[in-house]
Amino acid sequence: MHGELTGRVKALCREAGFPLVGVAAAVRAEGARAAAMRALEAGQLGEMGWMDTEWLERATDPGRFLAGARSLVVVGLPARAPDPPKPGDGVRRGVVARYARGRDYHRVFESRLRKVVRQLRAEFGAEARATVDYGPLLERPYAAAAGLGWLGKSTMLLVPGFGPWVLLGVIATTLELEPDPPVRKTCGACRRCIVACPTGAISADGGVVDARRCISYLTIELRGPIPRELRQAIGTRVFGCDDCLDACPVGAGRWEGDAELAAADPGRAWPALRGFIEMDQAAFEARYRGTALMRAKREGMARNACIALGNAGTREDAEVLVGALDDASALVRGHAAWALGRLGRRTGAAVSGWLRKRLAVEEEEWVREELRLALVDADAETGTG
Ligand code: B12
Ligand code: SF4
Ligand code: SF4
Repeated sequence: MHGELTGRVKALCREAGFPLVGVAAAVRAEGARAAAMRALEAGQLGEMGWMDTEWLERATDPGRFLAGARSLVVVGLPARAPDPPKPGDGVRRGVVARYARGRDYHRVFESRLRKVVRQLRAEFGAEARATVDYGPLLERPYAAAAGLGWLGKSTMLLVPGFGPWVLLGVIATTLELEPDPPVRKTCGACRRCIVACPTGAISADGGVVDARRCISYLTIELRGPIPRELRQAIGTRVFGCDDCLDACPVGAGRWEGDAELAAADPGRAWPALRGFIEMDQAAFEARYRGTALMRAKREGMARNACIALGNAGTREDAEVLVGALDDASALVRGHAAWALGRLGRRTGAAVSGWLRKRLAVEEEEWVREELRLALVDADAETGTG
């Protein structure tokens, strides 16, 4: 009987647009709770203040997510659409993580999850509640418990055949469904993700990511300045990072992504860097409404674009960075200063005069410090005083 019911619920999920479905019992995830608390205590969750003790308690206790929950239906969407061609127009471009190139995946999940929740209520008179990402439910440990895959050293859930390229959502329900057996696989001796991580964010033996070093956190979640010592390693990544996913041999040969998550417009995968600096918040919203980039806001994206231009720009890019020295946002001004210092050092572009001019009027102490350090950086190469 449970088997039939479970089969029907899974079929509803597939019909709603989730090709990957698994079921776990709605019980407390003690091991995950303890691991997450350790990460919190060690400061490894950075400034994601919403993930406090209370949130982590709730996120590992499905009964607090839905009263009377008996089962968790975990759904997955493949998110590795092939790259659109990179425009060869000489415009300096950044790179956006694959999951964020099309429609915001939260919206894609939400409409499909709502449909399943409605059907569970109508067809079985059951209670159901769904979530994607913002939780309070830790999705990866429950996805592993639901037999969708195993937890890799990168902390990603690795789905057989797909690897880490799967996004997750969860439906808690009062229905008693048949749990799936866990996937009994491990990473074995592989360490590719640990080696590939540009900032050393993954622990030496894997299994823990220090968000404070993770480029995904730095470019999306962090609101303030990006630590100076990590800026160079960010390269041209302006929103998220896929390096530990790209390095993973599991599912590596498979390029499959939900059509709604794929970017039709190459500019969404490889956005022009100066665009983020030149746009104001209104123009940013007009262009990026409905995409995941809204989370970082124009200010965060302009900060990230400055770093990318500092790392990969040419002399011609000095002009837009000089403009950014006068940005209304101190965050942008400070990163523009850093980028000009680095550009000067890398390319020999004459930037010191602009940095001094700004220093003469800048009032924010943090930006003044960035300007002073940028002058040292720029002068180190050009040899001018
Ligand atoms: C906060 C968060 C982040 C943070 C922190 C990530 C991290 N590794 O800790 C930042 C901003 C850095 C981030 C980055 C990314 N994220 Co994120 N993120 C989340 C979020 C909202 C919460 C995760 C969390 O609490 N992390 C804290 C750690 C402590 O918990 P955890 O990793 O979830 O679980 C660990 C513990 O529970 C432990 N554990 C479990 N059981 C047990 C048992 C025992 C005994 C022990 C010891 C441990 C243990 O192992 C787990 C894995 O290490 C989830 C959505 C959700 N609601 O769950 C998405 C989520 C994890 N992110 C996701 C994605 C796609 C990404 C990125 C790939 C995005 C990108 N391209 O830039 C990167 C990947 C970075 C990485 N290697 O993890 C997907 C992952 C899908 C998958 N297949 O795994 C999720 C599930 C979102 C979604 N709905 O699809 N993310
Ligand atoms: S997303 Fe990038 S920075 Fe973060 S752990 Fe993976 S490789 Fe490292
Ligand atoms: S790269 Fe290797 S170690 Fe890392 S998650 Fe994939 S299989 Fe595991």
